[in-house]
Amino acid sequence: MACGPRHVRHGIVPGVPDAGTPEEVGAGSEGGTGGTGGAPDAAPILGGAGGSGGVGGNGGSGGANLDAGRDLAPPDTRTPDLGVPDLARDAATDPPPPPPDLPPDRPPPPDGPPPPNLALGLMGHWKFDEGMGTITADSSGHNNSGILTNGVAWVTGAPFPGSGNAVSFDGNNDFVATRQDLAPVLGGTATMAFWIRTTQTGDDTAHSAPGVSGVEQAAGADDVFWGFIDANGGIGVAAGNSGGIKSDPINDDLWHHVALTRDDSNGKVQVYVDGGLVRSGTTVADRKATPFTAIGRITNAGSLHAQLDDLRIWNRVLPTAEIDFLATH
Ligand SMILES: [Ca+2]
Ligand SMILES: [Ca+2]
Ligand SMILES: [Ca+2]
Repeated sequence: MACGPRHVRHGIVPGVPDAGTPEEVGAGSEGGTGGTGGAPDAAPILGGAGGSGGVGGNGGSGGANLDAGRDLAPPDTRTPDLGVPDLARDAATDPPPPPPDLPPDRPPPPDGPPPPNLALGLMGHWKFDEGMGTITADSSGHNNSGILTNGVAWVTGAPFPGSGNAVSFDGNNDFVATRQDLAPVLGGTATMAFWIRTTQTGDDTAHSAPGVSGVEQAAGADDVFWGFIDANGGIGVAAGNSGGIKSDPINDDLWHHVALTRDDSNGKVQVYVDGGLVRSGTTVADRKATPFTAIGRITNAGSLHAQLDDLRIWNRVLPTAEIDFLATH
Protein backbone atom coordinates (compact mmCIF):
# COMPACT_ATOMS: atom_id res chain seq x y z
CA MET A 1 0.00 0.00 0.00
CA ALA A 2 1.34 3.36 -0.85
CA CYS A 3 -0.02 5.12 2.14
CA GLY A 4 0.08 3.15 5.33
CA PRO A 5 -2.87 4.26 7.42
CA ARG A 6 -1.58 2.52 10.49
CA HIS A 7 1.46 4.65 10.89
CA VAL A 8 1.53 6.89 13.86
CA ARG A 9 0.76 10.43 12.96
CA HIS A 10 3.62 12.76 13.63
CA GLY A 11 3.39 14.64 16.81
CA ILE A 12 0.44 12.79 18.27
CA VAL A 13 0.73 10.13 20.90
CA PRO A 14 -1.68 7.35 20.06
CA GLY A 15 -4.12 7.41 22.89
CA VAL A 16 -5.50 4.36 24.57
CA PRO A 17 -9.23 4.74 24.07
CA ASP A 18 -10.27 3.90 27.59
CA ALA A 19 -13.73 4.89 28.61
CA GLY A 20 -14.37 8.27 29.99
CA THR A 21 -11.25 9.92 28.70
CA PRO A 22 -12.12 12.83 26.43
CA GLU A 23 -8.81 12.36 24.75
CA GLU A 24 -7.75 15.08 22.39
CA VAL A 25 -11.24 16.41 22.07
CA GLY A 26 -10.84 19.97 21.06
CA ALA A 27 -7.21 19.46 20.23
CA GLY A 28 -7.78 20.39 16.62
CA SER A 29 -6.98 23.72 15.19
CA GLU A 30 -10.55 24.87 15.19
CA GLY A 31 -12.04 22.38 17.54
CA GLY A 32 -14.53 24.69 19.13
CA THR A 33 -17.26 22.13 19.42
CA GLY A 34 -15.30 19.58 21.31
CA GLY A 35 -15.59 21.07 24.73
CA THR A 36 -18.38 18.90 25.99
CA GLY A 37 -16.69 15.65 25.17
CA GLY A 38 -16.20 12.94 27.64
CA ALA A 39 -18.94 10.52 26.69
CA PRO A 40 -17.01 7.27 26.46
CA ASP A 41 -18.13 6.24 23.01
CA ALA A 42 -18.00 9.68 21.59
CA ALA A 43 -14.39 10.54 22.19
CA PRO A 44 -12.75 10.36 18.80
CA ILE A 45 -9.03 10.33 18.50
CA LEU A 46 -9.32 12.84 15.73
CA GLY A 47 -11.13 15.24 17.96
CA GLY A 48 -9.92 18.20 15.97
CA ALA A 49 -12.13 17.17 13.10
CA GLY A 50 -15.07 18.56 14.97
CA GLY A 51 -13.91 22.06 14.43
CA SER A 52 -13.81 21.86 10.70
CA GLY A 53 -17.50 21.17 10.68
CA GLY A 54 -19.73 20.27 7.85
CA VAL A 55 -18.92 16.61 7.76
CA GLY A 56 -21.64 15.38 10.01
CA GLY A 57 -23.33 13.48 7.21
CA ASN A 58 -20.43 11.13 6.94
CA GLY A 59 -21.12 9.67 10.31
CA GLY A 60 -24.31 8.04 9.11
CA SER A 61 -22.52 5.28 7.32
CA GLY A 62 -21.20 3.80 10.51
CA GLY A 63 -23.86 1.33 11.46
CA ALA A 64 -22.56 -1.36 13.69
CA ASN A 65 -18.99 -0.90 12.63
CA LEU A 66 -16.84 -0.71 15.69
CA ASP A 67 -14.78 1.97 14.08
CA ALA A 68 -17.77 4.01 13.07
CA GLY A 69 -17.34 6.55 15.79
CA ARG A 70 -13.79 7.16 14.79
CA ASP A 71 -14.05 7.63 11.05
CA LEU A 72 -15.00 11.19 10.54
CA ALA A 73 -17.43 11.90 13.26
CA PRO A 74 -16.92 15.13 15.12
CA PRO A 75 -17.34 15.05 18.87
CA ASP A 76 -20.96 14.23 19.40
CA THR A 77 -22.33 17.25 21.14
CA ARG A 78 -25.88 16.52 20.07
CA THR A 79 -26.57 13.90 22.67
CA PRO A 80 -24.07 14.37 25.46
CA ASP A 81 -26.29 12.29 27.72
CA LEU A 82 -25.96 9.04 25.76
CA GLY A 83 -22.77 7.70 27.19
CA VAL A 84 -22.94 8.12 30.91
CA PRO A 85 -26.56 7.00 31.35
CA ASP A 86 -25.81 3.91 29.30
CA LEU A 87 -23.03 2.99 31.63
CA ALA A 88 -25.22 3.65 34.59
CA ARG A 89 -27.89 1.32 33.25
CA ASP A 90 -25.35 -1.34 32.47
CA ALA A 91 -24.02 -1.18 35.95
CA ALA A 92 -27.49 -1.44 37.40
CA THR A 93 -28.60 -4.43 35.35
CA ASP A 94 -25.39 -6.42 35.25
CA PRO A 95 -24.75 -7.88 38.71
CA PRO A 96 -21.13 -8.89 38.08
CA PRO A 97 -19.58 -5.69 36.77
CA PRO A 98 -16.89 -6.21 34.17
CA PRO A 99 -13.41 -4.95 34.81
CA PRO A 100 -13.80 -1.19 34.69
CA ASP A 101 -10.78 -0.62 32.49
CA LEU A 102 -11.90 -2.86 29.62
CA PRO A 103 -14.90 -1.39 27.81
CA PRO A 104 -16.75 -4.32 26.25
CA ASP A 105 -17.54 -2.45 23.03
CA ARG A 106 -14.04 -1.55 21.99
CA PRO A 107 -11.41 -3.61 20.17
CA PRO A 108 -7.84 -3.59 21.41
CA PRO A 109 -6.07 -0.28 20.90
CA PRO A 110 -4.87 0.09 17.31
CA ASP A 111 -1.34 0.98 16.35
CA GLY A 112 -2.23 4.62 16.01
CA PRO A 113 -5.04 7.04 15.31
CA PRO A 114 -7.53 5.64 12.82
CA PRO A 115 -7.54 7.13 9.34
CA PRO A 116 -10.35 9.37 8.24
CA ASN A 117 -12.72 7.95 5.70
CA LEU A 118 -10.64 8.93 2.70
CA ALA A 119 -12.46 6.46 0.48
CA LEU A 120 -15.60 8.58 0.66
CA GLY A 121 -16.01 10.33 -2.68
CA LEU A 122 -12.61 9.21 -3.93
CA MET A 123 -12.86 9.40 -7.73
CA GLY A 124 -9.27 8.86 -8.79
CA HIS A 125 -6.06 7.70 -7.10
CA TRP A 126 -2.80 7.41 -8.95
CA LYS A 127 -0.01 6.07 -6.74
CA PHE A 128 2.52 6.07 -9.59
CA ASP A 129 4.15 2.99 -8.08
CA GLU A 130 4.62 0.86 -11.19
CA GLY A 131 8.18 2.04 -11.80
CA MET A 132 8.24 0.62 -15.34
CA GLY A 133 6.21 0.64 -18.49
CA THR A 134 3.81 3.36 -19.54
CA ILE A 135 0.62 2.46 -17.71
CA THR A 136 -0.22 3.78 -14.25
CA ALA A 137 -3.15 2.37 -12.37
CA ASP A 138 -6.10 4.15 -10.82
CA SER A 139 -6.50 2.66 -7.35
CA SER A 140 -9.85 4.32 -6.69
CA GLY A 141 -11.85 1.66 -8.47
CA HIS A 142 -13.11 4.08 -11.11
CA ASN A 143 -11.15 2.58 -13.97
CA ASN A 144 -9.27 5.72 -14.89
CA SER A 145 -5.75 4.46 -15.44
CA GLY A 146 -3.24 6.68 -17.21
CA ILE A 147 -0.75 6.37 -20.03
CA LEU A 148 2.63 8.00 -19.55
CA THR A 149 3.00 10.15 -22.65
CA ASN A 150 5.91 11.94 -24.34
CA GLY A 151 8.59 10.68 -21.99
CA VAL A 152 7.22 10.87 -18.43
CA ALA A 153 9.93 9.28 -16.27
CA TRP A 154 9.80 7.09 -13.16
CA VAL A 155 11.60 8.45 -10.10
CA THR A 156 11.81 7.72 -6.38
CA GLY A 157 8.63 8.78 -4.64
CA ALA A 158 7.62 11.19 -1.94
CA PRO A 159 8.80 10.89 1.65
CA PHE A 160 5.95 8.99 3.22
CA PRO A 161 6.04 5.33 4.25
CA GLY A 162 5.45 3.06 1.31
CA SER A 163 5.34 5.84 -1.25
CA GLY A 164 7.20 3.75 -3.79
CA ASN A 165 7.83 5.44 -7.10
CA ALA A 166 6.67 8.73 -8.54
CA VAL A 167 6.53 10.30 -11.99
CA SER A 168 8.60 13.15 -13.39
CA PHE A 169 7.36 15.60 -16.03
CA ASP A 170 9.84 17.49 -18.18
CA GLY A 171 7.92 20.76 -18.47
CA ASN A 172 7.99 20.48 -22.23
CA ASN A 173 5.38 18.05 -23.46
CA ASP A 174 5.05 15.29 -20.86
CA PHE A 175 1.68 14.32 -19.46
CA VAL A 176 -0.28 11.32 -18.22
CA ALA A 177 -3.31 10.68 -20.41
CA THR A 178 -6.28 9.41 -18.42
CA ARG A 179 -8.79 7.01 -19.90
CA GLN A 180 -11.71 9.13 -18.84
CA ASP A 181 -12.63 12.79 -18.83
CA LEU A 182 -11.66 14.47 -15.57
CA ALA A 183 -14.13 17.35 -15.91
CA PRO A 184 -17.05 15.48 -14.30
CA VAL A 185 -15.04 15.47 -11.07
CA LEU A 186 -12.63 18.40 -11.29
CA GLY A 187 -15.12 20.68 -13.02
CA GLY A 188 -17.32 20.65 -9.95
CA THR A 189 -17.01 20.50 -6.18
CA ALA A 190 -13.77 18.63 -5.63
CA THR A 191 -10.53 18.14 -3.75
CA MET A 192 -7.19 17.34 -5.37
CA ALA A 193 -4.28 16.20 -3.20
CA PHE A 194 -0.76 15.21 -4.21
CA TRP A 195 2.92 15.33 -3.39
CA ILE A 196 5.00 17.58 -5.60
CA ARG A 197 8.68 18.39 -5.93
CA THR A 198 9.57 21.20 -8.29
CA THR A 199 11.80 24.16 -9.06
CA GLN A 200 9.46 25.53 -11.69
CA THR A 201 8.23 29.07 -12.00
CA GLY A 202 5.08 29.60 -14.01
CA ASP A 203 2.69 32.44 -14.63
CA ASP A 204 0.43 34.49 -12.40
CA THR A 205 -2.30 34.17 -14.99
CA ALA A 206 -3.74 30.72 -14.53
CA HIS A 207 -4.72 30.22 -18.15
CA SER A 208 -1.10 30.79 -19.19
CA ALA A 209 0.45 28.72 -16.42
CA PRO A 210 1.68 25.16 -16.13
CA GLY A 211 -0.20 23.02 -13.64
CA VAL A 212 -1.14 19.61 -12.35
CA SER A 213 -4.40 19.34 -14.26
CA GLY A 214 -7.27 21.33 -15.69
CA VAL A 215 -8.17 22.98 -18.95
CA GLU A 216 -8.12 26.40 -20.58
CA GLN A 217 -11.01 27.23 -22.87
CA ALA A 218 -9.66 29.80 -25.27
CA ALA A 219 -11.94 32.83 -25.60
CA GLY A 220 -14.21 31.33 -22.99
CA ALA A 221 -14.52 30.85 -19.25
CA ASP A 222 -15.60 27.22 -19.10
CA ASP A 223 -12.24 26.29 -17.64
CA VAL A 224 -10.59 25.25 -14.39
CA PHE A 225 -6.99 25.24 -13.22
CA TRP A 226 -5.80 22.78 -10.57
CA GLY A 227 -2.32 23.21 -9.16
CA PHE A 228 -1.22 25.99 -11.45
CA ILE A 229 2.32 27.26 -10.80
CA ASP A 230 2.60 31.03 -10.52
CA ALA A 231 5.49 33.34 -11.37
CA ASN A 232 7.00 32.93 -7.90
CA GLY A 233 6.72 29.17 -7.74
CA GLY A 234 3.56 29.20 -5.65
CA ILE A 235 0.76 26.78 -6.38
CA GLY A 236 -2.93 27.49 -6.63
CA VAL A 237 -6.39 26.78 -7.91
CA ALA A 238 -8.58 28.91 -10.16
CA ALA A 239 -11.67 28.70 -12.32
CA GLY A 240 -13.01 30.76 -15.18
CA ASN A 241 -11.66 34.28 -15.23
CA SER A 242 -11.64 34.71 -11.47
CA GLY A 243 -7.89 34.71 -10.98
CA GLY A 244 -7.94 32.14 -8.23
CA ILE A 245 -5.69 31.81 -5.21
CA LYS A 246 -2.17 30.52 -4.70
CA SER A 247 0.36 29.74 -2.03
CA ASP A 248 3.73 31.22 -1.26
CA PRO A 249 6.55 29.58 -3.20
CA ILE A 250 6.86 25.83 -2.87
CA ASN A 251 9.43 25.39 -5.66
CA ASP A 252 12.40 24.65 -3.37
CA ASP A 253 13.09 21.22 -4.88
CA LEU A 254 11.73 19.52 -1.76
CA TRP A 255 8.67 17.32 -1.57
CA HIS A 256 5.55 19.14 -0.41
CA HIS A 257 2.08 17.86 0.15
CA VAL A 258 -0.50 20.08 -1.55
CA ALA A 259 -4.27 19.90 -1.34
CA LEU A 260 -6.64 22.11 -3.28
CA THR A 261 -10.39 22.37 -2.89
CA ARG A 262 -13.17 24.04 -4.81
CA ASP A 263 -16.87 24.22 -3.98
CA ASP A 264 -18.86 24.93 -7.12
CA SER A 265 -21.94 25.98 -5.14
CA ASN A 266 -20.32 29.09 -3.73
CA GLY A 267 -16.99 29.29 -5.54
CA LYS A 268 -14.95 28.84 -2.37
CA VAL A 269 -11.41 27.62 -2.98
CA GLN A 270 -8.64 26.63 -0.57
CA VAL A 271 -4.95 25.82 -0.77
CA TYR A 272 -3.25 23.60 1.80
CA VAL A 273 0.51 23.09 1.89
CA ASP A 274 2.01 20.36 4.06
CA GLY A 275 -1.29 19.92 5.85
CA GLY A 276 -1.91 23.55 6.72
CA LEU A 277 -4.45 25.88 5.16
CA VAL A 278 -2.41 28.69 3.61
CA ARG A 279 -4.94 30.47 1.41
CA SER A 280 -8.66 30.62 0.79
CA GLY A 281 -10.79 32.72 -1.49
CA THR A 282 -13.58 32.71 -3.99
CA THR A 283 -13.85 31.82 -7.65
CA VAL A 284 -16.91 31.80 -9.83
CA ALA A 285 -19.64 29.51 -8.52
CA ASP A 286 -20.50 27.17 -11.33
CA ARG A 287 -19.68 23.82 -12.81
CA LYS A 288 -17.09 23.62 -15.56
CA ALA A 289 -17.60 21.10 -18.33
CA THR A 290 -14.85 21.50 -20.92
CA PRO A 291 -13.38 17.99 -21.18
CA PHE A 292 -9.77 17.23 -20.30
CA THR A 293 -7.87 13.98 -19.86
CA ALA A 294 -4.39 14.96 -18.74
CA ILE A 295 -2.33 15.01 -15.56
CA GLY A 296 0.91 16.98 -15.62
CA ARG A 297 -0.32 19.84 -17.70
CA ILE A 298 -3.22 22.25 -17.96
CA THR A 299 -4.71 21.35 -21.31
CA ASN A 300 -4.33 24.26 -23.73
CA ALA A 301 -2.03 26.01 -21.25
CA GLY A 302 1.31 25.03 -19.69
CA SER A 303 3.18 21.80 -18.93
CA LEU A 304 4.39 20.91 -15.48
CA HIS A 305 8.10 20.57 -14.75
CA ALA A 306 7.94 18.58 -11.53
CA GLN A 307 7.78 15.23 -9.84
CA LEU A 308 4.35 14.08 -8.68
CA ASP A 309 3.31 11.30 -6.35
CA ASP A 310 0.11 9.92 -4.85
CA LEU A 311 -2.37 12.10 -6.70
CA ARG A 312 -5.97 11.74 -5.55
CA ILE A 313 -9.20 13.47 -6.46
CA TRP A 314 -12.51 13.50 -4.60
CA ASN A 315 -15.94 14.80 -5.49
CA ARG A 316 -16.23 16.62 -2.17
CA VAL A 317 -14.35 19.21 -0.15
CA LEU A 318 -12.21 17.36 2.37
CA PRO A 319 -12.15 18.80 5.88
CA THR A 320 -8.91 19.99 7.42
CA ALA A 321 -8.45 16.88 9.54
CA GLU A 322 -8.44 14.62 6.49
CA ILE A 323 -6.00 16.80 4.61
CA ASP A 324 -3.75 16.90 7.65
CA PHE A 325 -3.89 13.11 7.79
CA LEU A 326 -2.88 12.86 4.14
CA ALA A 327 0.07 15.16 4.66
CA THR A 328 1.40 13.26 7.64
CA HIS A 329 1.06 9.67 6.45
CA1 LIG B 1 9.02 14.90 -23.13
CA1 LIG C 1 4.08 6.43 -5.36
CA1 LIG D 1 -10.41 30.80 -20.76
